[in-house]
Amino acid sequence: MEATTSLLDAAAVGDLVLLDPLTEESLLQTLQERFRRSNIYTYIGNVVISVNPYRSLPIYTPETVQEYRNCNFFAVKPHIYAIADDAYRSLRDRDRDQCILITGESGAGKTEASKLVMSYVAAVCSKGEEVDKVKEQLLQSNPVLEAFGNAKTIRNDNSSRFGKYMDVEFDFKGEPLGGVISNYLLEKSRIVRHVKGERNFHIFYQLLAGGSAQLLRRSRLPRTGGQGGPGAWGGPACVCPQDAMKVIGFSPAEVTALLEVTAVVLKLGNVQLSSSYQATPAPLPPPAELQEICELIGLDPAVLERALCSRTVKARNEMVLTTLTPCLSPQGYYGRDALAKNIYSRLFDWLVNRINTSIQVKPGKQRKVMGVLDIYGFEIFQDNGFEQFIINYCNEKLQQIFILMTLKEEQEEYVREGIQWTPVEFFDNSIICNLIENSKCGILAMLDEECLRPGVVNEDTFLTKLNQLFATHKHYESKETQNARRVMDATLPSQCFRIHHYAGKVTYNVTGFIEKNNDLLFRDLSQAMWASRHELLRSLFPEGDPQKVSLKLPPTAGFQFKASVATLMKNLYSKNPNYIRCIKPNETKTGMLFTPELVLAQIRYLGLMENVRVRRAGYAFRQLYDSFLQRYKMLSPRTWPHWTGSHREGTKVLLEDLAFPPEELAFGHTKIFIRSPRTVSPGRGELGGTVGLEHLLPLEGGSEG
Ligand code: AOV
Ligand code: MG
Repeated sequence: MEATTSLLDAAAVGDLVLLDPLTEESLLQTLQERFRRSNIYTYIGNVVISVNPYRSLPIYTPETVQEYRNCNFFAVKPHIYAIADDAYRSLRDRDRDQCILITGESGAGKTEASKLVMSYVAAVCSKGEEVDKVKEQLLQSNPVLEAFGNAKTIRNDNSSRFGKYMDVEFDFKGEPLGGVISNYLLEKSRIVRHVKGERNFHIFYQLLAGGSAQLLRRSRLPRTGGQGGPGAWGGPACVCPQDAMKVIGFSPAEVTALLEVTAVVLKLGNVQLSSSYQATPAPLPPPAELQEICELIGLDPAVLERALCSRTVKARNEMVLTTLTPCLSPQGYYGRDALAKNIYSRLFDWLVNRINTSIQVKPGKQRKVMGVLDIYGFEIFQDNGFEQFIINYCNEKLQQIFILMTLKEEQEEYVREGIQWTPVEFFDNSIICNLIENSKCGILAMLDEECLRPGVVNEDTFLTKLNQLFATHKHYESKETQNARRVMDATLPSQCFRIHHYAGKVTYNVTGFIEKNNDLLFRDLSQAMWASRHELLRSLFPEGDPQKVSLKLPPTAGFQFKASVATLMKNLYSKNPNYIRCIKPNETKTGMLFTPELVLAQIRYLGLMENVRVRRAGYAFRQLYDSFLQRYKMLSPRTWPHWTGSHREGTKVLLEDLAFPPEELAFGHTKIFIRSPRTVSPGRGELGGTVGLEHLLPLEGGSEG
């Protein structure tokens, strides 16, 4: 039999490490063929690749859960449940903290994958009244956070607009105790603006379609829904997540307060301000919408209107009120928009904290942890701004940790098994991470410097600085550096810089970088909010307390993000990683449609070839001696039907009889390692015919991780 498998056969191979020949094309065709057969999951060693089917498949039933429960990773079809099971058992039985890292571009299926992992773990860990309550609370945090943090975008009807990391904590028996959720930078600009064809956060539609009659009446909001209403757009149903909040432990008063503040944000968007506002003499009566808001939050409308239309500035030790004339900035109502964004993002933080209060584990309990990371995927749009820059930076860091940890893990396995390790070459993206995050001269540091500089600051000086600093940087480009390098590229406008990310080149427009990084709210506005009688709203603006006036500027958005990403990386690095790499098969959200060019681009930037190579650089195939012998003993008369010696000895005898060259093999403490089982040609087996290599390979499942 030939050593090269036809591609059709290869499609049956559940582990790409065993693919032969290994080319981009064979990898792509394997995924495509498997996808066609509804096998959306494929392994690279113990990494799961998941191709979004965009239709519901009957592979998540309770029966499937039972099938994967305590399964032998290698004996069952590749499935996300297999990796969830493996991680859970390793946590429970071997005391190793786990993390599940889910990556992929927008719409690739990360959030769905994270929910599948959570529901699997919930289904297999033990039952009981107390445990069930914890499980329900953990699971119900999803619809609540999705309501407030997800929105329909062009890429995804249910796109996460925030990053989420959730630590689920277990006791020594593997029973869930609770958890902690961390959230990363909500895309708050969506509150005031979004691209045509997209939507705002789900909660606004849910509130109008499903909020209680009383609440809508009090907030003077109309009920919508039905034809053409929010329910008709194909996204998640417009069910207001009140029930989920109740399960988590929110009191009715808390739910009401939360939705009231949401209503305030909604109504702020309708407030029309006079462009000729004058604080003195007595202004005209404030607009009706503003009065309604103030009724809801217990605030004098004149106070809010003044805060929205004017600003107190310090001049020669005196506080002077200046009117923002016009309070209509080129982008709209500056103060009003800033206030709406601030209320909403602070409300979101409050929400996460509130959920954490319910699910947190009492201190002192010993615990094991499984962390699940689901962030916004890498984004390349027509127009990319500060948000995309931050999102892509985060993805760049995840790629870095993926490479480091895959290598580290390989290395550790070799050491554990007592096998010689030879270093592997790989593309190291730390050069790009460094370009962005270097604390002295990275792009974020430069941005902070501009933000803190007194005097006139604008994006031009920021860009000029970058151009000087990175004139020769391989991963940085702008019109100016292009000119210097004599690159002619008409597609790069002058207000932009371009970064060559691991996942592709992205052109960022610097407009708005400074404002968004500064993220400042005029003190008049926070003081007005603090003056409201609405307990929750008031608590979101502690700096509005005139007693607590601080002269210190709060840290910038970029600085905070960088710090939280650093903490996250440290946390992940201390755990045993499990990877789910999601792939989006088409641009049109169509069921079972596979666009090869699109998938190929993702194969490239997810570094899948690299991943396979790392796995193959040493020994592509590895398996515990006992399961190896059990599976292949029929191939030698010396091991068939019974082998009475040690499993290791038996494996040795078996491979001798199959004439495997010794340099292809390594005998670890517990596992047999084979360098490249598909390219070596074993001699004739004692059983008569030629032993084909496929006999040595698991058709489904993978090599044991
Ligand atoms: P994302 O999390 O990766 O995007 P989602 O997990 O929200 O993507 O998936 C997008 C949509 O694809 C879902 O709403 C489902 O309709 C469908 N889908 C995903 N996985 C499956 C599956 N296993 N089976 C069936 N349908 C699926 V973003 O949050 O935008 O980066 O920021
Ligand atoms: Mg998502």
